[in-house]
Amino acid sequence: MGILFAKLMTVFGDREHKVIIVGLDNAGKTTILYQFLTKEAVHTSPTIGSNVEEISVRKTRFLVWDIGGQESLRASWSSYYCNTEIVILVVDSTDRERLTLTKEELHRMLAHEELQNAAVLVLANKQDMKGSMTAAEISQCLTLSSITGHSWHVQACCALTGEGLPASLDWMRSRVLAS
Ligand SMILES: Nc1nc2c(ncn2[C@@H]2O[C@H](COP(=O)(O)OP(=O)(O)OP(=O)(O)O)[C@@H](O)[C@H]2O)c(=O)[nH]1
Ligand SMILES: [Mg+2]
Repeated sequence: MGILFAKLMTVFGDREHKVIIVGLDNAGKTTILYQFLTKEAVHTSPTIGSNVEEISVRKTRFLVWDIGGQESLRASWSSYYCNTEIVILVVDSTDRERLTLTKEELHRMLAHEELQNAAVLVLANKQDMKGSMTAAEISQCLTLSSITGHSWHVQACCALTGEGLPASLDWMRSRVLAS
């Protein structure tokens, strides 16, 4: 009965779906959150703690938490995991040096019991920058194909222009409606 009710609430757009945005500092998480919300690039400073906003996509409502990515803050990411349906991992596609670190953070996160049912959206951000890695390169470096227990998707984007973000929201919507 509870599941049926939850499904009906989803269909009628009344239930909020929890999303967390994680990734290393400077990846573009906060810029993405406000591009989702306002369709504009905002000026940001490094996030201490988190920002949270509600974003609606054709009657599907997401509660989106953008969490600071500085090293000292990463240990606190797990305090946001409970009830998360979608994890957005933002990657600075020019930051080749720290991609291995991102990979470690991703696989550590996915092993966490509170994220066992979460889907993963990897955003290959900063595609406007010369020499940025492609989504396929990032997918390979993060070994996304080895992820079997989670639904995942990789999307190239540019948070400054918003390119790639509507497609990301469409994927998120289709994920929560399918589950
Ligand atoms: N060229 C370019 N710059 C971007 C893009 N997205 C974000 N930036 C810039 O990258 C810098 C960091 O962006 P933030 O959104 O603050 O990064 P963050 O991931 O929230 O960083 P923390 O809060 O420290 O974890 C800012 O100067 C943004 O303007 C992009 O797609 N292209
Ligand atoms: Mg931030």
